[in-house]
Formats: sequence, structure tokens, C-alpha cells
Amino acid sequence: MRLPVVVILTLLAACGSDAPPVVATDVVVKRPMPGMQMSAGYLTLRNNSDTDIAIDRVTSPQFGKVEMHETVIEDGVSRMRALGEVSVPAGSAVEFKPGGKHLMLMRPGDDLDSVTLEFHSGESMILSVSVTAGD
Ligand SMILES: [Cu+2]
Repeated sequence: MRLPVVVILTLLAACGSDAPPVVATDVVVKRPMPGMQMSAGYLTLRNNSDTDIAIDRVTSPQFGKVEMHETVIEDGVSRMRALGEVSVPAGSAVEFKPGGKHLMLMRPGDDLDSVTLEFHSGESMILSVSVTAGD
């Protein structure tokens, strides 16, 4: 009766060792303009799993607060609204880019040479990426 146990363990190991379910590409963090307490971040999030994943919180050790925003045109005026959650559908990608969804990075610390962005879904941190803030 040993064989079935071995098979199950092998399957579990295969699940755990694959690429992470969510990956980030084209990560850009803007250095705040002089005197500004706010900056923006852009990236593409890809969900390689077969389950939809809802990002409901973003944090960064280098910023006091991070919000997910979306730029919308209302009555010909560009406005930003905060998003409580961003869903990344299974096998799909969501872009954060100028004029669309973006990260609003508030209350910057002094050292932005390495900025870490942490994406949370419920109680889990599902992704952490680091990038140097640029102009
Ligand atoms: Cu914004």
C-alpha cells in the first residue's frame, strides 16, 4: 500500500514548485516631483493560475500609503477614483498604465533606490516586486 501515498506527495510537490500564480512585468515607479508627497506606479499583472485573483490591498515599505486608482473621463474631465479591489482573471492580465488603472503612491520615504510593492489578496501576500524609482 505504499505506492498511492508516494503518488499523492509527488503531485503536491509539483503544484508547489511551479512558477508563482501571479507575476509582474514592466514595473515602473515614478520618483515624486520635488515637493510632492505623491507619485504613481505602473505594471502589468499576469495571473497564471486557473483561479481568478482579487487584489484588495497594495503596500510598500517605502510609502506610507498605496492606493489602486483608475483614471476616468467624466463630462470631459479626467478624474481619478480609488478602486477597492482589482480582479485579475484566470489566465489573463491587467495593465496599470498612464490614463488607466495605476498605483497611487503616497507619503514617500527618503530612500527610493529600491521600492518594493506588495500585492495582497485577503490574508495572503501574493506578490512582491522591487524596482528602482525613476523619473
Ligand atoms: Cu491616482
